[in-house]
Amino acid sequence: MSLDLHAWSVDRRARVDAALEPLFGGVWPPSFVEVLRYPLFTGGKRMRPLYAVAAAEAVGGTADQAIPPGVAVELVHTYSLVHDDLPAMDDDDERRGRPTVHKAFGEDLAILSGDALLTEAFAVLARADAPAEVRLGWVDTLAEASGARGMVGGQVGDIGCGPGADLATVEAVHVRKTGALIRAAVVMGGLAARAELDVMARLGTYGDRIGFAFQVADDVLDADEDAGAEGPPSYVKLLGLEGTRKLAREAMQEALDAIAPLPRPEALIALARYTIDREV
Ligand code: GRG
Repeated sequence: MSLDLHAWSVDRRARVDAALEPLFGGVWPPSFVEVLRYPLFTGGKRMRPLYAVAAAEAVGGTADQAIPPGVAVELVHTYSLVHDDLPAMDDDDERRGRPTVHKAFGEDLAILSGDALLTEAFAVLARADAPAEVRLGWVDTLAEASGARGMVGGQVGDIGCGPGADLATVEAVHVRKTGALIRAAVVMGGLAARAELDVMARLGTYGDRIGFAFQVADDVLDADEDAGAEGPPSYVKLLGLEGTRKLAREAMQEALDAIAPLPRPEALIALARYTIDREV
């Protein structure tokens, strides 16, 4: 049975937004709340929470079980974008058609808001209405994916990646920089629904392959802005546009094969297709 991804996403995104909304009550000084909310409510697609919810539903759980990890992973994703846009990193003036956080509020508050968003993610997990062993599994998974062995390590590798980097190096960077957090979202969704170990392995493979496909598809979307031989390495540069599209399709197929036997895989299937066909 296929799924109306638009209707499904609107509903699940609304639940994620409702859980994000009350965060940061009691923040001091009160004016800092605006800085924290600015990057969280500016039109992000909420892909990572959707992957988490879809994973929980795929194994017979509920969307609500996966909201805390979905919110946590979105907080980590948002912090990473705020810090990635800083002058010391990508030095971007705009994101999602609006000034970046450091352009709107200054570099100092951009750094500090990223720090606070990251920290809040783990508070959300610790305080969630879920068994202690589930919360511990979420914290472990998210910490591993976000830190030096995951996204931060990938970003460090990216900084050291010259224009002539080979395919293996580019993949090693992207699996960590982009893929690790997406894989963690899927795995945390499975943990939320208390999936069995063999099912968790299937979700891990799906998350791994879709995390990779996400970045490959991103390179296709960015192909027009490719800065040529002097710019950063990309799959399009290494494999050409058609070769890059093929790589994304192959990774998606591996993801779909892994989750085919699950009881309710419809949302994961639809999200996998969207991941490589999306236009934003
Ligand atoms: C600063 C520690 C640190 C890490 C930054 C994720 C990242 C590492 C940098 C972002 C740079 C980038 C554009 C990576 C490509 C893939 C990616 C993460 C795209 C943005 O994710 P979307 O499309 O964003 O889910 P929205 O805007 O929908 O939330």
